[in-house]
Amino acid sequence: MSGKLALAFVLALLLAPAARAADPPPAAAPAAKIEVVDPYVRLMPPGAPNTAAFMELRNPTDAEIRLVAAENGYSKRTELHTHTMEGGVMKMRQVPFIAVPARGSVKLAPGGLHIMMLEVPRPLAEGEVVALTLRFDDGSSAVVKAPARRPVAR
Ligand SMILES: [Cu+2]
Repeated sequence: MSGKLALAFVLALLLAPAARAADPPPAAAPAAKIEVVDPYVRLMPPGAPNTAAFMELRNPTDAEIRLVAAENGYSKRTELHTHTMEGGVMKMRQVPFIAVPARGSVKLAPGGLHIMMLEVPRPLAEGEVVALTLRFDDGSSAVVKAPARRPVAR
């Protein structure tokens, strides 16, 4: 290794942690095969402690792929959730993964599956963009930009 190269290497090592502090973790994993359609974060009134992200996940491959984690630089904690009926009451429940069937798709939507964003520090402004890192069980990941907006029925 030449002196210049060695210096560049050391600099890269020194700079890497600083870059990581402000931004969501970079996608070091291979690009996801899952296609993410229309991601958004639910706009919440001031004082609301939590919100959620919604989107459609499409799987063009011949094998099921599972969403196993989601991270973002906005909420303190992020979980994968679904809604279930318990004694006539709709309740949210954490799930270990969200499966996207082979050659199929799954919709994360209000009243169903969602990415729960817990302990938000402040309300988002309408149109403000949250970067979400989605991690899949095939080792791939995707960074999607989800603007804050009111959910619309579709
Ligand atoms: Cu939830």
